[in-house]
Amino acid sequence: MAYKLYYYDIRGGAEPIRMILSYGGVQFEDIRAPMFPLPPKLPTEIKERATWGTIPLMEFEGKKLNQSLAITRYFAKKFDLVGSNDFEAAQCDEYVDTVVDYVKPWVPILMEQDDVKRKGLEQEQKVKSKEQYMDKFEQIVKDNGGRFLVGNTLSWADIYLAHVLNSGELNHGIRFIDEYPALKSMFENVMNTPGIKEWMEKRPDTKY
Ligand SMILES: N[C@@H](CCC(=O)N[C@@H](CS)C(=O)NCC(=O)O)C(=O)O
Repeated sequence: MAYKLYYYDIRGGAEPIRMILSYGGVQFEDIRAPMFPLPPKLPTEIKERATWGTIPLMEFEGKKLNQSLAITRYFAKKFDLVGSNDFEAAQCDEYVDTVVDYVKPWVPILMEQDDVKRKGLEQEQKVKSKEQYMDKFEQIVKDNGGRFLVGNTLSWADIYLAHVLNSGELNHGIRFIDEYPALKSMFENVMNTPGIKEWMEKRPDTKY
């Protein structure tokens, strides 16, 4: 297969790439290194292929592209998911960077092995996340007509946020969309989009 995506066997930073490739109708080889036991060890063969020794790594048409956001943005551009002008493209970047900031404090919580401690940390982080991010994302979608974060079409910012909302539910049992109607509508738009819908139905079921 001409397109090869290397990552761990989790959703993580590769999932928006998988979603966008599926949206674009690209057949790709989804190469997954084992995540367990923790901490995971990247197989030498993959580490040496990746320019910076990290994944995700994408190989296609004789080219190599590293760094999750560079790869995601490249395919988002290819499939017209970056808004309709330079300013909207920058807004997509802003929202994706903000989603990345939002995710950061959840990672150590996910790795917490003590169930009681993890549940407590999740509830604390949920309150902080609502105030700092979700209330604001809800308002942005609402002010923009209630369906998209940017402009009047689907963008990679919608896909990125929808992926993170979905993983937040799978990883922590937290369903922000039940509390935010505009985000729910944006989320459902993304998940019902041809290509993405089929990917979500057929993708491997993984712990993270
Ligand atoms: N900024 C990079 C970070 C990549 C990164 O740290 N990837 C981790 C997996 S999530 C990795 O490759 N770890 C394996 C290792 O460092 O050996 C990106 O977004 O692609």
